Amino acid sequence: MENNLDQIHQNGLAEIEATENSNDIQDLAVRYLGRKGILTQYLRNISKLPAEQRPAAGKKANEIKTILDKAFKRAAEKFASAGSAKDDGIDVSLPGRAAPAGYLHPITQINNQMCDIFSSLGFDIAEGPEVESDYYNFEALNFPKDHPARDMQDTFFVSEDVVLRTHTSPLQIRIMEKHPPPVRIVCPGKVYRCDSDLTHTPMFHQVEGLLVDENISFGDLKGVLTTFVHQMFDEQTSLRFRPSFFPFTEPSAEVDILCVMCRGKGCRVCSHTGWIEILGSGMVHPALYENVGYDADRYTGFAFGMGVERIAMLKYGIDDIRKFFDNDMRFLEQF
Ligand code: 2NL
Repeated sequence: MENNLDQIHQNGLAEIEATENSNDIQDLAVRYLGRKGILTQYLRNISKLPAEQRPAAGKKANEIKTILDKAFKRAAEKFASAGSAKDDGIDVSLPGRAAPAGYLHPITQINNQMCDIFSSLGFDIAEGPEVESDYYNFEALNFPKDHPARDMQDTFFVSEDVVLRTHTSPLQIRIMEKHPPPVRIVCPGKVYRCDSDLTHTPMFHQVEGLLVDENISFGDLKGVLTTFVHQMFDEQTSLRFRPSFFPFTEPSAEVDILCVMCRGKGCRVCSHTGWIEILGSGMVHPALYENVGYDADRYTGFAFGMGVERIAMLKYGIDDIRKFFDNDMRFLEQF
């Protein structure tokens, strides 16, 4: 049994010396010092020796256990710090896995495209507060006191005189108050309305534009918006200006494009009219000039507003606005 112990000692050290990686070391440590390990079993069998031999054998076996234990730890440390190519089956010479790169949300992409088109036409981009006073959101924009948009049903009220803006027009009022004409601005941003269905979410994105100067006519409005539609959709896109009404413009017009689905034949998407409404516009109402201190006899201008989600849905043929806000990567990755 004495010889046997020396052999365990020598073999153990030799085998440790021969290991090539930390997996080998772990396996070997179990083989010697694990629950059924060679040295563990030896220690267990000491009870079977004659009583006078037991103390010396136990002492020696425990010494060898300490020696092997230290040798295992040293070898494991050596492999960990060496980071050897053979270590743990990891080939450190392989190229790393690329981290997935982020990209812009489809609504941000469409918003940026819209702003780029108006920038190229000479408009500046302006951003402002999403929480607004009743004055800037309604009063200064010529909304009558009993207009339905001023109702709790349609607008999120923060308090009696403070609302979440329902359009980005209040910012345009603020800019006109501060700057005399000429004004050429586009205001992108989040707006809020109490509405939720296939084509409406309580928060959506709007891009509004305003141009005020001397001698601005409805012809300028048609030219700018026609150029926008042709750049946003396709040079060949047919569009029409249809009379409409907004409190802040007079006259007002909505712009329709020939239905992108049926090319004017009539389908479910265009409610069988062949046309799809994409934006609202008009000549700025003279009452607004009074409110911001502009000379209404000297200046004229036009304004327009459109929903970013609506343009994105038409461009990509998406039927449910809520898909933009579900954050399902399988949907978002397609853009
Ligand atoms: C729509 C209609 C529109 C405007 C927005 C505007 C702003 C000022 C003065 C006059 Cl400060 N007008 N904005 C004008 C016409 C239509 O938006 O359907 N938006 C989604």
